[in-house]
Amino acid sequence: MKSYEVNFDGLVGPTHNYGGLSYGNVASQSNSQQSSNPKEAALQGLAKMKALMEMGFQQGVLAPQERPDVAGLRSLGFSGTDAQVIEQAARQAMPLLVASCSASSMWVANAATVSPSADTADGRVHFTAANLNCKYHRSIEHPTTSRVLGAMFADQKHFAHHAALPAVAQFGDEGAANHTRFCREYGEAGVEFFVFGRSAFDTRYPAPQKYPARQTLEASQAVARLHGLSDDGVVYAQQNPSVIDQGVFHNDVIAVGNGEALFYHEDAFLDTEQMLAELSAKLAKRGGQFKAICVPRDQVSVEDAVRSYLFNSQLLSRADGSMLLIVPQECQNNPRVWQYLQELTSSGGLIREVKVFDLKQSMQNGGGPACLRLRVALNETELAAVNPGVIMTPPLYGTLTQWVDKHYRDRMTESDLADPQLLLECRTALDELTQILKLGAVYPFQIN
Ligand code: SUG
Repeated sequence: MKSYEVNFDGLVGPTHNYGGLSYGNVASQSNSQQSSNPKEAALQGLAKMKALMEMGFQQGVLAPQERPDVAGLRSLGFSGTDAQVIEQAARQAMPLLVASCSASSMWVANAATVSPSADTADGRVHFTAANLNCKYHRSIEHPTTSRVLGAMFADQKHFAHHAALPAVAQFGDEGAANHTRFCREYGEAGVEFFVFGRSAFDTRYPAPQKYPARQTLEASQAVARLHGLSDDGVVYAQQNPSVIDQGVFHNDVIAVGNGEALFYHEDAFLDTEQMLAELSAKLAKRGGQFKAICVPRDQVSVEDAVRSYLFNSQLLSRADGSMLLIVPQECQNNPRVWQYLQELTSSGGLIREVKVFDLKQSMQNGGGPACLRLRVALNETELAAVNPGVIMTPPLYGTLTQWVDKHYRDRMTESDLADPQLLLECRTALDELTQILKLGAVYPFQIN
């Protein structure tokens, strides 16, 4: 049976802004308070989806969330009408309003961890929504994420959904941003690679000194158990704590894998040799041949990797077995990274082509091409069971660009977030979107 990697991209929501909310994420911190352009952000994301669809890849779309999160503000003690809740929050606790308005759900690599059916004990595709426990603005995503994923992958014969892990730092889980899967074919059993930043309970693992390590070993292990993965098909590795302290807040900022290949920076991991040997041995048992592509620090420094987001790229398989790298424009703007990419693609190795995308609106908050997509490997039968409303087609692309043009503002600053009209605009837009994507009622304003 045929199988595919389907990329579901997060549609940027209408409140996209630069709130400076993510300590440890260099771009989020350095662009704090700049004015944003939500319309441009959404169109940049849609252009990437369209391009991948036109290249022949399976492409889907994941809906944004209801923001401002009025229900969340109510749970923090603000009261009255919805407009009064927003007005009180703006007056008394602006940082809470900003956090409640973040469009961070666009970075769907953090929405969930997904294990394809070939890897799981019950032969279904398993999803665990990420608790994103490290930051308030992200911790409020998982209830709606679960409803949206449930509406997209509704058929229980093929899809199993798990609620987010307990919402404490010991089980900090950031979803697929720290999870990669190696396999020969997408439909064959593979090796799932979980990268963690620290251990919550075992003091033998070092931790970063400056910035938080968001993903714990214990969270990764819990997800592997929930998904029914076998020990033969799982490898755990620790991120190098010193790169976290240089702004690598997720593993997908310093490594990306696809098929049998891992493309990574020399300084990405601890105990790299042992990790590579384990990946290689376990993939060999599954009939695959592991290929490690290491980027040396003397060619690309960690700082250049963080600034350019070289590794936050999408590594895609082409029909001839070679691979294509989808990178953000910031890679082209960095002479050392661009030089490296020229050498890489002309060396006759596995990665033969680079395609550049302008995702500046998202990049300025630390979200590159890979952050904007959630990968779901599906066989033909499973793909046919996905809600067809969320699969990208030329007509859907047309409808969504018109929808963005109609509902989105082209400028947003902190003071705009206090405008009660924004909430009405967002709800009107999202109500229409649930009809376009055939999701049913998934947002708090539609349910309560
Ligand atoms: O969680 N930025 C996101 C970026 C997530 C990128 N995802 C992956 N690497 N997979 C984060 O730090 C910034 C929001 C702001 O500051 O307004 C933010 O949430």
